[in-house]
Amino acid sequence: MIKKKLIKNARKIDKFLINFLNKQKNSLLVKPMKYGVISGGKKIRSTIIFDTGKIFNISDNKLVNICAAVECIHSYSLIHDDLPCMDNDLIRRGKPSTHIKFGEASAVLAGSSLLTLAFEIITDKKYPINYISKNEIVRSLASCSGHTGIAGGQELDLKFENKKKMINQIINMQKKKTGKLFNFCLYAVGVVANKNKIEKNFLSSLGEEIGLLFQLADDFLDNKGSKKLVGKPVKKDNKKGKSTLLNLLGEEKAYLYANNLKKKILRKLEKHGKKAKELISTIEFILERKF
Ligand code: GRG
Repeated sequence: MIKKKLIKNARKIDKFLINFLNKQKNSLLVKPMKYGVISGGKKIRSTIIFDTGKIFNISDNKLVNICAAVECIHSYSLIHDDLPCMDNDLIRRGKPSTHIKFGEASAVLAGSSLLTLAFEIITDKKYPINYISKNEIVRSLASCSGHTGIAGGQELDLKFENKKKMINQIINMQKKKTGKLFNFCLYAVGVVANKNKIEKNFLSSLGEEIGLLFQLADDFLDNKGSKKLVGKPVKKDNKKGKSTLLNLLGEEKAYLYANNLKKKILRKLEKHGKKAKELISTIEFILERKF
């Protein structure tokens, strides 16, 4: 069931991105950009956006621009993350990383162009939401991506390598590196649904917790997953001396932490009753996933 949903959503977002790029002037960077963002990846962030939309009866056509923008930022971060100056990974999504295929300079430029494309997608005239909401979404996406979000988290991740860090420092780093984009996913749906400040703050922190759960599952996959299913080499975190909860707490305590976090997230969704059914099934998948 969940696999079908992921594939359907991924196709929808890929189609949107192909159309959007095809309507723009062509450039040498379109090929590495498409290579980095289209036909690859689970597009789980998009699925979470659509699932959250179901809670508030928001139709997919009001959310598809947000999904596409998020996938651009996410793919941008992966392209840059794989570079030799960062994690130096040669394989991503079962194929050569963008810099291996197109060279480092083109990968840097394609990644940066995906970042700016995200903002073009949100501010597109044809996107059928009002300008005030677009402004709020742009502001949130910028702060979740920059030094207070993904980029800041990545800096901490690199600085923490081969250092003994405390649990709260690791959680703070992972909430920024991975959690902030999930935070944005739920917050942005709250904006489209015209929710008040309290509800939007609730959605932000719930999103960040879902992101942390997703990162914990990513760390478990690095430790125990199959290279073929994950689409990239595994067992890298130990070799690189990465600070993760798994390395700090050990397997048993880290799984317990993740299960308690999942329960906490599901409890928070109880107030939405059956409307949260899809989001709940995606959260269950996050911890059970093999890819
Ligand atoms: C993008 C603002 C910005 C800066 C670049 C390099 C970097 C700074 C940030 C890297 C952040 C990073 C790589 C976080 C890891 C998040 C993560 C668990 C990625 C894997 O996500 P999946 O499993 O990937 O959703 P797929 O391939 O399915 O899309």
